[in-house]
Amino acid sequence: MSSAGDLQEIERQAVAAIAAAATPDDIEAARVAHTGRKSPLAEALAGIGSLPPEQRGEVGKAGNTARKAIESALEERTTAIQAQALASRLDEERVDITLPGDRRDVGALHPIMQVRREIEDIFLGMGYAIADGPEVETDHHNFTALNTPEGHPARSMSDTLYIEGGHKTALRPQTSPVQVRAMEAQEPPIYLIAPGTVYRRDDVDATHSPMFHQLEGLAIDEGLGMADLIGTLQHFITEFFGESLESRIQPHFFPFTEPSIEVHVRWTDKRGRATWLELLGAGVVDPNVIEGAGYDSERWTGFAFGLGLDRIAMVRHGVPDLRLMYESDLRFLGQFS
Ligand code: FA5
Repeated sequence: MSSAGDLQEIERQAVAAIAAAATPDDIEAARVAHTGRKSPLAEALAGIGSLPPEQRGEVGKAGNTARKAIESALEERTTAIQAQALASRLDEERVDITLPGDRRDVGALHPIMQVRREIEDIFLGMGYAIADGPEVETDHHNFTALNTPEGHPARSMSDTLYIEGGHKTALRPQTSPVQVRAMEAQEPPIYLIAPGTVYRRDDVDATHSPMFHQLEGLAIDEGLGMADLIGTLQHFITEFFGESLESRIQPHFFPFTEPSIEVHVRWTDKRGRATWLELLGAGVVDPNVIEGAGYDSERWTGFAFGLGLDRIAMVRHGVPDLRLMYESDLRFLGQFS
């Protein structure tokens, strides 16, 4: 038979054992040993019913107190052990955020595409829109509508890459056909640029590639002329290259502009010689082209230009040989990322 004193002793021993538990397993063992069905506490509580009635109240109260004390000791110790376990796990799994991570290579735009985007921004800033056209073009858009007569050397198979061997459909040798498409599709005034890829049967050397990039410009409005063209090109050159790049304008011939010019800039060639590099062709749009588009050439005049984007990228970065741009050598391209 248990007395109130026995129950206090059971409580004391159980609380001491629980306090000594150091791991989750220890605490589980203590819970079974001190509150389980065969624990001294359970046995003592089970015996209360057989006590003389006058003792039951006192022993029952002591039993309740012991049970509560043991349960709260278990709860407290369990919380403490869990907190300790969490703290030591956090400590073990600590991540050193000061260690450098694994570097991943990030892609970047090709230097020619970077230059194209930058030039687009300059012309967008002057109010130009961006137009696009097909790379496989009709004879009409490539040549006829651009005032290029039958028999002109540009139309020959030695200059232009034809699609079916005939003299009709060809890979466009210049972005100028986009001028024609734009004029066919809309009424003036027009201010547009058309960047894109072009193809020619050019031999490969340090400044020529059979596939390269141009950026066409076309402005049609009332009263536009050569002074507007030169002002626009000069603004572009100083915006893009800065004040210091020396440039010169030379007369030239294109079938679709009259008069026509070329712009050259100062450049150091592959052998280290200071020379001139042709960057673009341009001119005042020929009245035949304007009339061909169905506009009144007495009212509407304008200018057009075609920049060589590959050469502009070469000059911008001091690259002496265009072929480097197309070799896909990451040691070269990585310098522009
Ligand atoms: C033209 O293609 C004319 N369509 C330009 C034009 C447009 C004139 C509008 C008047 C009005 P050209 O053949 O000169 O012109 O080429 C223009 C530019 O493209 C050249 O100045 C040069 O920078 C570049 N270019 C020409 N051929 C190559 C090539 N094979 N590889 C790299 N760049 C080239």
